[in-house]
This record gives sequence, structure tokens and C-alpha cells, in this order.
Amino acid sequence: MERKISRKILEGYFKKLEDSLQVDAAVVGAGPSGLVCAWELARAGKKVAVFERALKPGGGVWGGAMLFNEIVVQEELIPFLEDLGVRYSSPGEGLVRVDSVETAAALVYRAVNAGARVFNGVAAEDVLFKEDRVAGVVINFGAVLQAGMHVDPLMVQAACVLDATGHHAELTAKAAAKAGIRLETPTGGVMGEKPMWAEKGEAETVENTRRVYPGLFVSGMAANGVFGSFRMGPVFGGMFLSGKKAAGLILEELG
Ligand code: 48F
Repeated sequence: MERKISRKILEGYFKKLEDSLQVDAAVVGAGPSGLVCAWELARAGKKVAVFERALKPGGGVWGGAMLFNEIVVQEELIPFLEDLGVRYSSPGEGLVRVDSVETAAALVYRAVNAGARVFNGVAAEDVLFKEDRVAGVVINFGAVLQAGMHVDPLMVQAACVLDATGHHAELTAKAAAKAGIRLETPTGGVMGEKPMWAEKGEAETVENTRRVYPGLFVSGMAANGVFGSFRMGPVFGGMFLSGKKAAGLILEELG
């Protein structure tokens, strides 16, 4: 029995991983923008792998605001919430309230159920760089990196890579520093996040969702980090729209 249990798990994981060694899109970071993008791409029939360093995908959604596990979303996004399958309450003043645990769970479920492969506990520690283009990601177990062990990684080839790593735009920062590339930003580099300004941060996270280098796209707070825009706290409409826009841009690129 024990051998059968272990074999089934190993076979399943390796099949999933082997089939993800070459994908249409590698999404790095399973926060709201990354998961929405992965959901949209998988719904469109694309092969998508999501790499999330933490054990639990969902990023900043779970914690709500200061651990009060509620988030708010703009009323215009009600059709999106209905598509996602979460309940909302307290409409008024342009916002609705949503349970953050229900939202995080729904985002993860939608992405995986649509066919995206989510590899939790797996970080992208670098980009794969070929012919002046970001061509994939270099992956390793998050726990290995956290322990500081010297363990060489595996590589995943991807037609498009999305940096959805949140506030520090970790992947783009690393690509820019290591490959010495000039990003498609006003300064050519990562500009750094600005402080809180909810309306502006929300609008700009969508505007800033763009390609920043051939093969490399940014979404969510990573987009605002790269383009020097404001943060917005526990209002999530911008993150969902950013994920949708990223999927649209990637679909266009994939042709
Ligand atoms: O920060 P995060 O939730 O991404 P987001 O889509 O959403 C931001 C909001 O949660 C919130 C906000 C509200 O409007 O401002 O902060 O921009 O999730 C980013 C995910 O990326 C993972 C990290 O663990 C988190 O779950 N991550 C970061 N670096 C890596 C990574 C990496 N190198 N490899 C894999 N995962």
C-alpha cells in the first residue's frame, strides 16, 4: 500500500513537471494578478505553468488588511466576481466587500481547474536568457533557497514569462541586474514602488501591465514596482484587471 501511494504521487508530479518543461507561458508568483492571468490563458487553451515560492498560492489575498480577512473590489468588477464564483456584500460608495479566504481559494481553484499547472513551493530564481530575449525561467525549491543550500536548479522554456512576484518585482529586477538589459521603462531600469495612493495605484497597475523586455511581461504590484507607481492596499480590482490584461498581451504575442 505504502509503495503504491508513493508511486502514484511521484508519477503524477513528474508527469506534470515533465509536461511543463516547455510552456506557452510561465507565470512567476501566484498572487491575484498571476492567478487571473494563468486562469485566462488556460481557458484560452494555452499551456501555462505557475511557479509559486510559498507553500500556499494566493499571495497577498489571504491576509485581507492587517490580517482582517476581508478585501474590497470596485463595483464594476461584480461580473468578474460572479465569473470567479465568489459572493460579495455591502455595495455602495463604488465598492463591494469580499471574503479574502473565499477569493484566494477561488482564484487558485479556477486557475488549476482550467488547466494551469501550479507548482507551489517552487521559486523562479533566475530567467533563461537566449538571443536577446527572456526565454524561460530557472526554478528551484523555495525551501532549498530559504535554507541557503547550494543546489543547482532546473530550467523551464517559455514563449512568454510573466513577472507577477509582487511589490519587489523580483524577477524583472534580477533579469535587469544579471543580464544587464535595458528594460522598456522610462529609465531603462526598475524604478521602484511609490507609497500608498489607492486610486492612482489601482489605475496605474493596469496601465503598467506591459511587456518590459522581449519575452518578459509584468503584472500587479510588480508592474507598479517596475514603473515607479503607487501601492494601493487591500483593494483588488486593479490586480484582477492587470491579470486579465497580461493574459491578453501574452495571447497576442503567442499569436
Ligand atoms: O504580492 P502578490 O499577492 O502579487 P500581486 O498579484 O498582488 C498584490 C496584492 O496581493 C497586494 C496589493 C493589493 O492590491 O497590493 O499586495 O501583485 O503575490 C506575489 C507572489 O509571488 C510569489 C510570492 O510568494 C507571492 O505569493 N513570489 C515572489 N517572488 C517569487 C515568487 C519568485 N522568485 N518565485 C516564485 N514566486
